[in-house]
Amino acid sequence: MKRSSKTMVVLVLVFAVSIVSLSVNLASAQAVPEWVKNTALWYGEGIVSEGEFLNMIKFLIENEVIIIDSMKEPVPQVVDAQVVIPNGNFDVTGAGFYSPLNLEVPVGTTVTWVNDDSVPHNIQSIDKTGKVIQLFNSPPLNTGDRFEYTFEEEGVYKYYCSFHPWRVGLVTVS
Ligand SMILES: [Cu+2]
Repeated sequence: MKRSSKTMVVLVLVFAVSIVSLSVNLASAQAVPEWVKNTALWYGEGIVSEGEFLNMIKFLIENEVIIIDSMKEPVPQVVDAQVVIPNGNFDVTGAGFYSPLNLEVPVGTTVTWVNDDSVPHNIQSIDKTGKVIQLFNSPPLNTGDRFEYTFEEEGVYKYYCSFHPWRVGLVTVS
């Protein structure tokens, strides 16, 4: 009876660990030392103490055989989803391209355009042939004004400024 209840404790513990966390590092799992296997076995048989058993679990975590996901470095979420209309953007002979010229973002990103130029601009979505389409279309943006649009589907989206149609930019959503 004592033996089977300890076996249950082991199962419950393993189960709890798997809910809370994690992944097992398979490469390391193949190198699980014999003493670890023996400790688990002997704990189930009541030969070693709970303290020794827990120290063994601690060893597995410290040596990254068991990896607790919450301990990993967080994955950086959304990036810079801003396009600057730079000073001098109006000048057809200048290099004042949208920055970035092709903004790459994940699906669901809200992109903000900011007018840092000295004159008004707008943002008009256009199709492949350069014709304005009603997808994202801003009013005239004065210096410092912003315009936002949230991209919910994958694709390559083109836009331009109807006042300065030589300025074409891209948003690539994937
Ligand atoms: Cu413009």
